[in-house]
Amino acid sequence: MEVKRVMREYMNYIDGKWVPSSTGETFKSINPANGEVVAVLAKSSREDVDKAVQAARRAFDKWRLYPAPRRGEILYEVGRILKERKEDLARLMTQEMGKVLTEARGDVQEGIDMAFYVGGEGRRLFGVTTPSEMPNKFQMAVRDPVGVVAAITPWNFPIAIPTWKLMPALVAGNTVVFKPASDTPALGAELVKIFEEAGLPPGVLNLVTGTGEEVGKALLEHPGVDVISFTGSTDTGSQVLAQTASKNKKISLEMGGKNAITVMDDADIDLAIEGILWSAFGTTGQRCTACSRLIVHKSIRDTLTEKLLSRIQNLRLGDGLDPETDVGPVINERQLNKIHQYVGIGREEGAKLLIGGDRATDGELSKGFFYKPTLFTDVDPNMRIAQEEIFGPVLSMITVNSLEEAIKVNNCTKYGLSSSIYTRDINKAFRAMRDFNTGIVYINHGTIGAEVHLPFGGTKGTGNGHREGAVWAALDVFTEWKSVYIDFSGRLQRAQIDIDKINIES
Ligand code: UN1
Repeated sequence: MEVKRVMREYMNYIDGKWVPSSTGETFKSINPANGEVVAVLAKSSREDVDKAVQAARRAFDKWRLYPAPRRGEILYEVGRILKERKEDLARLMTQEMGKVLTEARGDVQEGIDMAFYVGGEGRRLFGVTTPSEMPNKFQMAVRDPVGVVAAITPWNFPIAIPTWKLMPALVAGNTVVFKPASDTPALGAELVKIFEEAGLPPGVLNLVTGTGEEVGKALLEHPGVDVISFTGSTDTGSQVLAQTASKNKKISLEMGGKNAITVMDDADIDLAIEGILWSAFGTTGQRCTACSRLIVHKSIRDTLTEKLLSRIQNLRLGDGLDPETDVGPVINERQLNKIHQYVGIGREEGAKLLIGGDRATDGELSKGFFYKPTLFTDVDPNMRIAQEEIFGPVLSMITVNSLEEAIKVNNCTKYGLSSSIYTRDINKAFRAMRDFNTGIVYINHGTIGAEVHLPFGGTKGTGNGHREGAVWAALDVFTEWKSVYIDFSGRLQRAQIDIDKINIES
């Protein structure tokens, strides 16, 4: 297999120009499978953020007046180019982020889906009309863009998640400053290049790369930013809230999960095994929606454990560009250490480690950040490994005696993103659908695999009440409702007061 590795360089994109950071400093993005440098990027400062925000503010007045269907057409063009470059982007993604190539293609595809879906919104952006309580009066509510949006995105879906933010924001008439994760900035820059090629006017979308401490913080504090759309860890999300508390910005947070698959005694166990492996070890467990808890009915526990164990044993770790690889590396050393620490915590808490539990260092793997797919059994629902987000290939199995208990266990974390149940009993499926308290519920499917046109997001500690994906829900973050009353009676008509003057003849 030919593996093409080219080192790339990217600058910031501000006001339609590619420019170095104000300090001239750079940083590197690293291939987590082998430590090679993938790209060199601008290490930006507060000054760069300021320039980008100013550019976005200047562009806003024209962009908001550019007809929405035309804005949507630019997104169609973005979709077309993304489609054309799908393979190149996917290969770059595997190198920069580590996920296996088939999954990287899926990530790009999610961006393509968003482009064509949200592009169409340019011809909808529906408002509401409703009759007036007064005669000869018309009224409606329309969606107005908010202004400048700061999009702060994570490394685990380097194309898909930015498109969830940029596309609805832009189609609604906002301008954007985009800060991609510092582990996957090259993909962020490639995405911005595509918007540029698609004909987006200067200043409408700006890219500033760098650290969260510098660039992220400057965006949170900048008075010219109206909306912060953030996806990342719960810790960072809480900091976003704390730092913006007095700043009167619109804040949308998409944070952690502790997602569970429940397997009932009547389930198709082989089907469940497929869903468990895909959800727990796909993307090396690094999805917000990844399954990290397995809730199993006691009567099938032994059969399921045995089957699962033999499948986990056969998972092949390696570079995601190798078609033989099932599980790629984790993103960086810090995450690797965090995962290993949690495995230590699980052991101390008394959970039984069935497989994995260590770094994988055989041969080539020693060059990258590989962790063995790990399964704990005998896990108590209150243990830290069953409560806290690990964001790696670690699955904790909890045994229950009934559906009621499974629902209780499913719901007993501070998060509320995704849950799943495997059962052949329609009554149980509907009960779970009703009683699981997460933002996403799957029946006879794992916890991952959301499609772009349904709301994506979670309850409780997963978010702050907003949704992404489905544009009719996502637009609540990127627009303000404006209620408009048009009185064509030619006289003063006082709502709530002149109601007695209205008669059927008037
Ligand atoms: C994430 O979990 O971080 O639902 C995003 C999915 C993908 C998106 C996941 N479509 O698994």
